[in-house]
Amino acid sequence: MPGVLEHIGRTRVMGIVNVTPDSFSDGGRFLDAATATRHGVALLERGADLLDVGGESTRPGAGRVDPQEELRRVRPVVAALVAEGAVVSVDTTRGEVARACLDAGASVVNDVSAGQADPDVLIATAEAGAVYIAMHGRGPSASMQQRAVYDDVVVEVCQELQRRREAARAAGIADACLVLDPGLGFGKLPEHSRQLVRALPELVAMLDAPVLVGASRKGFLGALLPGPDGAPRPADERDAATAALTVLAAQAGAWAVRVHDVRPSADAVRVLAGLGPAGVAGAS
Ligand code: PMM
Repeated sequence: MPGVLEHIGRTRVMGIVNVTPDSFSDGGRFLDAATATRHGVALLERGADLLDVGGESTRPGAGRVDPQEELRRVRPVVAALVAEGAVVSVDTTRGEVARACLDAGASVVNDVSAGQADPDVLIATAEAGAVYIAMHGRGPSASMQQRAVYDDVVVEVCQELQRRREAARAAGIADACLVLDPGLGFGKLPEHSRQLVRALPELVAMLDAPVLVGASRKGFLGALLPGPDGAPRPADERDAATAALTVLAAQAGAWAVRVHDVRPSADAVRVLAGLGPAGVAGAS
């Protein structure tokens, strides 16, 4: 089993390094390689266990980035953070980008399309023996919200992730290298994300794999915190709510949470682990 999936007695914290002009909560803040690398190092100092470097925004309605541009954004940041000793994940749906970043020292591929955008990403990950995160979604970001229709979102997300697990296996990814993610906010209305959060303990048990939870600053949290005018809380003011979700994910036994603001979640998972069994051990 790869080291990043070994049991450490608590949920891990994955810090987000978005090298994009247009991500929904931090787009444009870390666009050049040096700034993005400094940001990643700061996240490590605040307690991140691993860093997720992405060069293409996945916010609802986002268009695609040219693969060469995506590579230009992420490869130097991955290489620099690996040189700093970080465990690095690359957030990409493309085989070409995954391969180049795995060559540069990344050890995890985080694919929000779970192999559906470019099946070569599965081959690239399998060839490297790297960890693969298959996230549940429903098609490209540009149109995913039109497919947010479910009879039972928990059952359907599990079934659809099971099919993606089979595709990963068929491409040669070992079960011991596979992480599954319910994809909060991806092809889901706020009510669907809330239902998935409520069912996290059952979801972790049903998926029978390490589970990543990405709730950080997402719209369903903003909708739960309306201002006096009824408008959702803005994305950059959702970090306390995100830390609350980290507690729920850790108590449900999630392998890791993916967050922008690392310190509160890093503290939360350590406090829960320090409390002992009542706080729940975390990693599967
Ligand atoms: N969310 C975003 C991007 N990548 N990857 C995984 N595995 N799970 C997620 O929930 C997820 C993701 C969107 O957030 P961002 O644009 O702020 O990074």
